[in-house]
Amino acid sequence: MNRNMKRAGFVVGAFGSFILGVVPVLAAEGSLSGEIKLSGSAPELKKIEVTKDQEVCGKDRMPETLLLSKSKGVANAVVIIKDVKGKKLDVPAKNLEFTQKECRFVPHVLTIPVGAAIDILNKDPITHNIHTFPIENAPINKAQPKSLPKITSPKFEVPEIIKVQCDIHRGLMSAWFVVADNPYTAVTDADGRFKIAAIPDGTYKVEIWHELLMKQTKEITIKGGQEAKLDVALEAKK
Ligand SMILES: [Cu+2]
Repeated sequence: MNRNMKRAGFVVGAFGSFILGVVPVLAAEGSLSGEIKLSGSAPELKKIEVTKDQEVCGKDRMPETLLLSKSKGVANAVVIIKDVKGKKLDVPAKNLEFTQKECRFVPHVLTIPVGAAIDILNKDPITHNIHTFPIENAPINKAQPKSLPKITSPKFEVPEIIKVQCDIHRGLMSAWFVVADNPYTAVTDADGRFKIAAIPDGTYKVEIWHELLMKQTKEITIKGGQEAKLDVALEAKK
């Protein structure tokens, strides 16, 4: 190697360091947004006839298991970016609330940070029952009469999606808990839209889950702190 080449190497090396020094500024956190839609025909949903506590629950109701916008956007789909080495999901200072009102669980899908407990509220003048079906976390199965307006759950320790139902109003009252170990999880709004912010640059797997639709896994890349788009069409489960 002659002197000029060495000098060139030195120049490239110095320039390389300069670039490396600049990169962290450029690699600001990006975001992922998009829309989850139904592909094909919707599964047939039957009106639920209420047989108990009609004065509070009403006479009949359509199930909340699949809520679609006019343009087939899917509400309450869950978007999870896997294995992001970024921010931790902090346990909130005040417990999240999960409410039973007019024989509905609100919200229908609740994201719960690992390590958090929740307050389960009964705002109805009748008895409900909160029954969860976890694989990894501690199960809950408790009657909640009017005289017990608040139950605090055990802490949720393991990320998983948990079915919730009221055994007294079975078929009418169901919901889901999404236990998440990072903040890169979103639930779609009434139009089927979501946005996840502050994602470090990288390529990630993204899981899209809905209770009645086929699960999908996609790959996304966040680069240069920019906004990436992810639109996904889900088919009904066979
Ligand atoms: Cu109930």
